[in-house]
Amino acid sequence: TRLILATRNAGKITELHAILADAGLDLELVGADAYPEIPDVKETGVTFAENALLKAHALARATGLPAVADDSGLCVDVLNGAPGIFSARWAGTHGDDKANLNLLLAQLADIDDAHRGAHFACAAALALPDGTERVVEGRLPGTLRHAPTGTNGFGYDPILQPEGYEVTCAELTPAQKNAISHRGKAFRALVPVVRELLAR
Ligand code: ITT
Ligand code: NA
Repeated sequence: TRLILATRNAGKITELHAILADAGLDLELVGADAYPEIPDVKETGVTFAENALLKAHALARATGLPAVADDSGLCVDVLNGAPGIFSARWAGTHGDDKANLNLLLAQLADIDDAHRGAHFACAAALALPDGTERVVEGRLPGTLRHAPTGTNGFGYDPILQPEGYEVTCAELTPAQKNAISHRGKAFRALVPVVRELLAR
């Protein structure tokens, strides 16, 4: 069976291929980039879970195939959870990772190390063409650096230092990040659901 990864974010697609391949699913994984004619759905939800379901349903409906989607972001304690669902467009332009990261660092410039707690959050949704849906979530807690370090990963990885680590997510190997990440946790939790609904 084909399973559509309902995302056009290259960083996510790379991670999802690795996470789902490690789970040993007997499925053909296809990124949403294989369906350029299908327009992006508007992310009108107010939670990660709502947005992940919107994206999964849109692709499942348009392709007639099962789809999984990710909605994720960085939630900063001292900003009451912002940027949150607005993480991809925090500085104004959707997907401008560098501008988003730099704006956030500027906003936190006066915040000391004791108050720089944050977490990555990910909602992983599965939708079937018949409307069946499931959604699960995962988190990666940590603290925010004052300057970016490391070149792996994407988005806010260079400034998030996971709890218990002395390096940022961008200094972890892809396998190390997937083992502890919000996305790794969420999609590993979704795997038994995918098995139950698709690979039975
Ligand atoms: P799709 O909607 O096509 O999946 P997107 O990039 O628009 O792609 P989101 O709306 O879920 O996805 O935004 C996620 C943003 O949150 C992303 O742009 C990053 O800035 C940030 N983010 C999410 N997961 C991250 C991770 O593992 N490491 C670093 N930043 C992450
Ligand atoms: Na989003």
